[in-house]
Amino acid sequence: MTTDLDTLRGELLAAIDAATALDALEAVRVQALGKQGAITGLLKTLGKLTPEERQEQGPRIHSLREAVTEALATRKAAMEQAALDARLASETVDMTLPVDGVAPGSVHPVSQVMDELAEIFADLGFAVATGPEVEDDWHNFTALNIPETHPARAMHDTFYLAGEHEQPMVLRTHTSPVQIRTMTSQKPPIRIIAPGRVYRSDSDATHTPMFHQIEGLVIDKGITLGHLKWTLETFLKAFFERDDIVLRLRPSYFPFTEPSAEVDVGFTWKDGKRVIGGSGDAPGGGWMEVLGSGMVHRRVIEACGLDPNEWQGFAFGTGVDRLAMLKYGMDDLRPFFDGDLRWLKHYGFSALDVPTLSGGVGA
Ligand code: 2NM
Repeated sequence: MTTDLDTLRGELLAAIDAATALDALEAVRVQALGKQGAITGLLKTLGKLTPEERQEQGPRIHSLREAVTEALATRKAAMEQAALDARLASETVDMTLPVDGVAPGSVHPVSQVMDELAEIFADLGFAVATGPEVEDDWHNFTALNIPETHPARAMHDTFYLAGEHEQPMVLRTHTSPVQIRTMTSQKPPIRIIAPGRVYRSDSDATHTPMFHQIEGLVIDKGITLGHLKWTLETFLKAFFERDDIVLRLRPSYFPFTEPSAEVDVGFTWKDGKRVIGGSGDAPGGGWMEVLGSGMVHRRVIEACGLDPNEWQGFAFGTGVDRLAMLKYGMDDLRPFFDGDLRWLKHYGFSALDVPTLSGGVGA
């Protein structure tokens, strides 16, 4: 029996070693460990042995089974690795080639619009600034002239972070803290846009708890509302690709600007859709709110360590998702964040498209 087992072990291990393909290896496994296999047969004989014999033969047979099982696994892993190595050696991907058009990914409309905005404002001399999405209370509220008790803090439906901190921590409710961080770390003149994700506890057809904003800030000497209006008009003409953009500045209120103005843009109707352009007061026309803006409040400038008698500026903000909807004709915000490839196939942009300003409603 002892020599039988040793012989069997030698034969099986040799067969495993000799197998050059997965099906040959599987044949050895069946031969040894399958229902009719040699080792399976030996295990079945254990029940018929005397207790003394079983005590001697049991461990031997089990050790044989273990050795064969392990050898099979090792050989299989080696074969699979060799197959993978061969595939990796034969398949090469040239990342510099254009996509083949069979299954190209596409650029999300939010990314596309962000790129368009960065491009437009770069032409006007604005740099792109970014900052943390988890913000402290001071940068998100206090420095922006929004005191503890101000209804804006509740109005914004802020997500507060749990835990003990030196000051409350929030998911930023706007990108304005980026402007604060820029003003406290850079010397004027400042010309920046701050695009990015913002968070408010709000959810329906037109509100998602995370959305995208872009805000702009100019700080210099002698900045006026005239500079603000020209900048926004130039931006909207470039974005909507029309020269007949008409703006209407409506007095409004924000804690961080004084005076403040809501910016409406004129539109008309075409094929049941709003088309940006022309005066909203024209027959059949209307006004649509697209931006909030104002002259930066002197208390905000002071909070950032600047002298408001020396430095003035304007700021503005708008929703990137909403701008994308307006320009590319989507009527529901929620699919933006569903990750549905059919929606992306319909509304996505080619990764090879440079963000030229073609293809919008005005084209
Ligand atoms: C808006 C509307 C009006 C704004 C103000 C500032 C800062 F930091 F300079 F005070 N940043 N952004 C601002 C002003 C944002 O969004 C609707």
